[in-house]
Amino acid sequence: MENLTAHFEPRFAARTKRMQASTIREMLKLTTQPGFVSFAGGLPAAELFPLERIGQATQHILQEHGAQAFQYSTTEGYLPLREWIASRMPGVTPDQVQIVSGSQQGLDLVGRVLLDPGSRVLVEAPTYLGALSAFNPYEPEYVSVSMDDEGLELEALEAALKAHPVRFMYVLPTFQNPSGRLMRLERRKALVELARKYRTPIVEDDAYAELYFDGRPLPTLFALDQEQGGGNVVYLSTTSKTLAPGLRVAWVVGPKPVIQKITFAKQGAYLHSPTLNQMLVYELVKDREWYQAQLERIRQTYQTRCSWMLLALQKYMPGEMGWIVPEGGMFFWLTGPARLDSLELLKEALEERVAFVPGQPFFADGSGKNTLRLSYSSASREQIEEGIKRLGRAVHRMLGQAPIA
Ligand code: N5F
Repeated sequence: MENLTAHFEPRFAARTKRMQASTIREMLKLTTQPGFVSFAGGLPAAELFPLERIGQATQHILQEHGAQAFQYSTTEGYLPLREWIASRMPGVTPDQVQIVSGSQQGLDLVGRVLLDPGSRVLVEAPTYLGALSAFNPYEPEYVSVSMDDEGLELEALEAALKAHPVRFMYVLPTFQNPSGRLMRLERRKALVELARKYRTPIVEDDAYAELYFDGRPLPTLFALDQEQGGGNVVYLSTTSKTLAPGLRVAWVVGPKPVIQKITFAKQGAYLHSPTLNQMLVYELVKDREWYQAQLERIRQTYQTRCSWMLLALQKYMPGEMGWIVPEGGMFFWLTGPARLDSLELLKEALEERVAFVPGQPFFADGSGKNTLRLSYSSASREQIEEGIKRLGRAVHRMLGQAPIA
């Protein structure tokens, strides 16, 4: 019998050329090997998943809702959950909230309704590589804007906005993935104003909003835009970093016409997010006291792990390596001298049985060869000490220096 597999090759849509395996997902495969230390995936600490609570809540949902929890449900999402999300954002009504199966799906839907081939998307350099993967099938062109320690550089941003119209700018102001940076309040305000001045919508990805170590959270770009009259920010957030990523419950909040288009796009592609999971999330977050305690546990755990990693970096990294000390989130972002090639370093590191994500895929303009991302969220103290020691050895070898014993 003839096998026809090969005849798919010439039939693949042109857009598939821009679809590649995720560097993070590829690295995740390694994490399962024994003895390996991985700082690659931004995996939340599994021991903080509220399993017992999930068990109780599931029982309760089965009693209260029965088969309804397993029935098809609305595309927009479970209304009590949308009401809870709306109540936490200034001037938002539930019809401005679309539940999605992970903010990754939210990014896909944003791309689906806002991008044509050749549309320009302004991104930070670096930016979340998963967003590039989500937008790529819609064939946009990227305009990368440099960052300093406080976020997007405003002069460069204004120059870019003046030079070309862009469909939207994609921004991660809070504990950015990958750089961990926190955009300061003044910068946030200026950014929102510039966006309004140049009539350029902002897509704000706020996956790490709750993961601050000290101090109060800063207002979101969405909230600041609302103060100016609103309507210019599409906002995404998720339960992946606060409850459990396997639930795949997240949301997109924005102007009604955008949410409506996203709903239509979601209807065609995914129908709706899992009914039970949405009910489950609502059941968990509606207990305010418990939810605050859960967030506190996560913040404390990550702050501790972050401080262990900082100590280990100070101990084992050569002076030529620099990093941003995170004030929240899950990542350290390291920058080496120009001669450091983090893809080459990865090969050395894998020999040492330690993994990280090379920085270059986070740059839409292909720069950042000398950068790398380390996640501390799911590593133990021993793993952090041992893993950074191994990585330090690899870096010393790459830079041609003797490692610290
Ligand atoms: O809401 P969800 O779980 O779909 O999260 C996607 C997402 C959206 N936006 C930002 C800024 C994110 O950091 C993420 C999740 N990123 C992780 C990472 O390591 O960069 C997850 C990767 C895990 C994986 O690919 O399995």
